[in-house]
Amino acid sequence: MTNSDFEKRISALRSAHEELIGRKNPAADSNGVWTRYTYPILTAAHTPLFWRYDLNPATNPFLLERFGINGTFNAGAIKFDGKYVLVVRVEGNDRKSFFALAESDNGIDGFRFRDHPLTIPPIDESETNLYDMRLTAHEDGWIYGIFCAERHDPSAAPGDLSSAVATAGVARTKDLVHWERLPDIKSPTQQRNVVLHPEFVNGKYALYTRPQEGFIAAGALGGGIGWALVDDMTRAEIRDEKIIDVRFYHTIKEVKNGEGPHPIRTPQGWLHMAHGVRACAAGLRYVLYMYMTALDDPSRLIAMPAGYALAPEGEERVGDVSNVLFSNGWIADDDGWVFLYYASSDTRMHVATSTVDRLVDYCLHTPSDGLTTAASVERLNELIDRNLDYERKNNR
Ligand code: M1P
Repeated sequence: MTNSDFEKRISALRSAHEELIGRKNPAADSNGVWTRYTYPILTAAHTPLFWRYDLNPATNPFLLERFGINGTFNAGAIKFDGKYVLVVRVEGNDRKSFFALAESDNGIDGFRFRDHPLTIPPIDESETNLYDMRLTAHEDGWIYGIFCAERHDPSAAPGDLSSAVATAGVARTKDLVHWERLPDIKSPTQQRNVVLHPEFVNGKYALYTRPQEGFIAAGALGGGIGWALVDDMTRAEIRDEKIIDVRFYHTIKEVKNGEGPHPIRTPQGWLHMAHGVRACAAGLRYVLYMYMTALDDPSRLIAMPAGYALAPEGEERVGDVSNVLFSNGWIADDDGWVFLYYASSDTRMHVATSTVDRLVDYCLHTPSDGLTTAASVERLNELIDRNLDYERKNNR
């Protein structure tokens, strides 16, 4: 490639990249609860060119990618210094995930990565992969990031290079740039999807947990979304864990479930987002569902609408791990708007918006899952009868 070809191509790459980042993201469809937006907010192509290419023609005469990025997904979220900030799980072509900050002024479009990924000091040499950070600005004054720290299973049979162990890693920061790594959370089981509640509960730190009997399986122990109180986040240990959101046969969370971001405080209770997993002929299907717990006891369930609030649609259905929606980040603004950051198919990030009032109404007034066909038909008939009665009385 001549120098002038190099310059032409790099300039074309730069313009396409700026166009992508600057693209407006109009609202698309709404299911009444959440409004989706037209474009993904972050894809591999949003990562800076200077991450992917060596920009010097002397050392990269063919202008080849030197560090491929495979996906940008499962982002934690926080409002910080007036910006909508995501701590994104970026996965390289080498399959390693790392965290990188991307921020936007309006939460809907214009997300741009900061120059460098986050440096999270490893706990030990066996730690191989970090991902899915949940951010909590805790009332103790720190911003905590809890994430999955994964390593090869030390007890795997020789030649088994797939078995892994998941623990909950912890780091904290005041500025989102400098992170202090704390010891992983001690637990009698493997853990993923661990989330720190933003307030002290009975003077203790409160964790949403997800005990799992193996790296993938999270059901045989009667599992679901758990709850544990710990004294100290600098040496957190899960001792007494109770399941607060149990799984049921033939539901969207039959195989497993996991807390999303930390819940949002509302006057009517804590508003939760979670993912539920079921098995089908196409493999596992991950959808997003919501529930509420009591203000005076965030571990007490007060509302559980049936089924999912968001399921994969259109291009969301396809990706590295198809048929997956996953969320570990949302931002509730002071004016009542809620920005949900969700990933599709372990590949890209999207935003959906709603309001606290709308979400509380959805949780409190959507019928719960009756767990059988007969119960579902009964709930539907009850709605139909009320509607027909209303229409008749209003001469419609
Ligand atoms: O591939 C779908 C998701 O699978 C895992 O979630 P869970 O532990 O609930 O099964 C995680 O690896 C998550 O990152 C991934 O998106």
